[in-house]
Amino acid sequence: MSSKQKQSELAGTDAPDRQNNSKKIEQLEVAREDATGEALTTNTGTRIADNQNTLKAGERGPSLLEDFIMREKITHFDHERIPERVVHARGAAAHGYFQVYEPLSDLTKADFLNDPAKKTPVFVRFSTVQGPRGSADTVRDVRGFAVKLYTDEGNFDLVGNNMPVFFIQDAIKFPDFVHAVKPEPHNEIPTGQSAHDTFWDFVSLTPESAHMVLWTMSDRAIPVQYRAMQGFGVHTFRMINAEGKSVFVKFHWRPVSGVFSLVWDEAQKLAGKDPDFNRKNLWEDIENGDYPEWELGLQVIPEEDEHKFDFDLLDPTKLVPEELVPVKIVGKMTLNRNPDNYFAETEQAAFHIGHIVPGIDFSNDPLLQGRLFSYTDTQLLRLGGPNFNELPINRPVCPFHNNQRDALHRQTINKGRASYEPNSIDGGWPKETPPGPSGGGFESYPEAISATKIRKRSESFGDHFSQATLFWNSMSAPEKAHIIAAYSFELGKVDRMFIREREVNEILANIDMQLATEVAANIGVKPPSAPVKPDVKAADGKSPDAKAPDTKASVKQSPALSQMNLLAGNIKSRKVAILIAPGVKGADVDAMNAALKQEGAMAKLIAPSAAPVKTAEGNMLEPDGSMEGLPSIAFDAVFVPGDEAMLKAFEGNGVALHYLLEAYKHLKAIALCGKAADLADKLSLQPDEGLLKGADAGAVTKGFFAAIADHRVWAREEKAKAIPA
Ligand code: HDD
Repeated sequence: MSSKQKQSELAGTDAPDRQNNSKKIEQLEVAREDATGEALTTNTGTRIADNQNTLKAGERGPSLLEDFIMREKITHFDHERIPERVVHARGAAAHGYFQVYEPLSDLTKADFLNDPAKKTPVFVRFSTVQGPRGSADTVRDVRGFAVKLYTDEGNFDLVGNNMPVFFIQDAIKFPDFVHAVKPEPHNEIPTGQSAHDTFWDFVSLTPESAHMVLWTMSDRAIPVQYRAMQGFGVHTFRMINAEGKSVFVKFHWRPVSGVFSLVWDEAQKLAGKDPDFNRKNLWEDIENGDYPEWELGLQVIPEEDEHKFDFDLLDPTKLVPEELVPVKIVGKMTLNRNPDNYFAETEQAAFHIGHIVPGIDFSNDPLLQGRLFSYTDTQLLRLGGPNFNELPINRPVCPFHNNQRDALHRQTINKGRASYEPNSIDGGWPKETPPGPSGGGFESYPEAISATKIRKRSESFGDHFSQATLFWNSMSAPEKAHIIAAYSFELGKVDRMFIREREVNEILANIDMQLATEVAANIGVKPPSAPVKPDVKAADGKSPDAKAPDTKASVKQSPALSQMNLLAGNIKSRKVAILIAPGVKGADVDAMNAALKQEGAMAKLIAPSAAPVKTAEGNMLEPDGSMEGLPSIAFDAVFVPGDEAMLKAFEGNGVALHYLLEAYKHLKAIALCGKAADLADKLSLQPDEGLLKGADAGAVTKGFFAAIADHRVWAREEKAKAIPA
């Protein structure tokens, strides 16, 4: 039996719809190793007869150095760990493919963006930034969104985040920023959090971070699932078409599932009860055939418009409002296969902003330019030498040949006698490919530059607050309330009062006075009467202006920035808990299960314990989990079927009562059937459009699904505060 056959039988991962005829999957097949039915051997192939006992001098005697089997095994184990990523250490990834909708020949000659029939393999890794490899998924943080496209013209890595801007304008500040946000140096506290003095010290002294910090205090920093986040290339890039014409572009990934987030209490609880929440959902959805999808969007800016905005296109702390440049949707990415091995694929994946292909080029954004250095450098350390692109997950699917040779862990056996160029011994091979309209060698865009060598930031990078104000003004009332709560939580954990004061007076008051005043009141700082000019030199060498909010940005409000406007309008891929207990009305369970399935949502049966449950009709139901093991925070909504038996199941059961109370507190859709509807009164849950009651499943389905599609019952938020956390 071939290893491929064995593999598919074992894991079922080679189902036809997961294969997607991907060149990358076929390429990885060569490296896959399957031990099913095989003998246990040493690394050099000697079969092992006893894997339980060390070779010893006598049964009770000392171990012998001669034992090459024990030595090899333990030595390998001792060397298993490699350095984790210095940032974005915690992550999860999946394979899939990208397909462009229409040829983009007017914009770019990149081959993968010109052939709608072509499925370009991708490997996508999502991550948090601050925490180590073993930290929790649901912490408040930026999420990395790194896409490796294995195109026929080489790998193109779009190494972005789930937020469209960044904390700093110049890469030389990156080590300072990361040192400030990482755990403090004396005690390595806190893990996976920015709620500490060094972070707020740095950002309150760095006004250019104001916009991005506002994003990280928003609900964007606590996504429910990776598939519910947008992705952004952040920097302005260039595209070049076959005629050599260049345009500026911003890359966007739009989740087909819509954008939605956790509530803060939920995020904190999940960090303890299910630290793998995001990676598990990604894994399970793919295993269940419910493939996450994103559409690729482009904001295209003609070269001649470079200077037409009230911000600098090269400044990574600025976004291009969609009201000024709409997002053109150009293709779709589907993730349809989980890795076979976390270390070999996810951990060894080496992303690099500098991996580009003909038809795409960099801009002069100073953050992007610095990244071009950093990513190779970090892989050298992390993956142990310059051959990291030979690792199976990193190899391009197109041929690659050059005269680079040797070094640690070289895999290829380069034939030929000449490893230099020009050469006549090997006929001059491998040879350069002249640039061409298609299939040509890479050519940098011939941008004309006349400049003086200087260490100075452009004055056009000097406005740090207008877009932060734009973001704030674009939020709905609940989103604003969450931002105020997030700043209050974080700054409330800052010990030094002068840091709290500086953040309120010199940063928040320059964004919005309501924000500053409300946060000040929550953290014991005297509310400011007016914005204070930051008492620090900004990177352009001047002190940034204190400004009355709303004075500068040409766009005052951008609906596209509010998550409330980014829902998908359906319940596809949402997770619903169906509570069951002995005597439950099986007809309700079946009806709701079927209705959810039809809409592409996923239901799990949750019982007081993991033991099977007998329905009123006498059938046995196998629960997917217990109320303790799969709490309501793991779901988007809760359904309680009829009837009296369910009421009984809640009597005297604190875990069950808490299940509903917590779902209510977290503003989730709850549907109660038949007699189980009495639970609402018992728990003093006040009626609203997300709390449905009806005779049976059929009676509540419509309202229940509408509430799930809305994701949260925001109107309940004030009332829900009274529910103990
Ligand atoms: Fe970075 C990893 C995204 C600025 C240096 N970065 C890393 C990853 C993502 C980003 C998604 C994880 C890749 C993976 O999954 O393996 N980084 C960004 C974005 C930035 C950004 C969107 C700003 C727009 N990064 C940035 C700067 C520097 C770095 C300015 C250095 C000057 N980033 C790194 C790194 C990492 C990294 C240290 C750690 C692991 C790795 O590269 O492979 O080199």
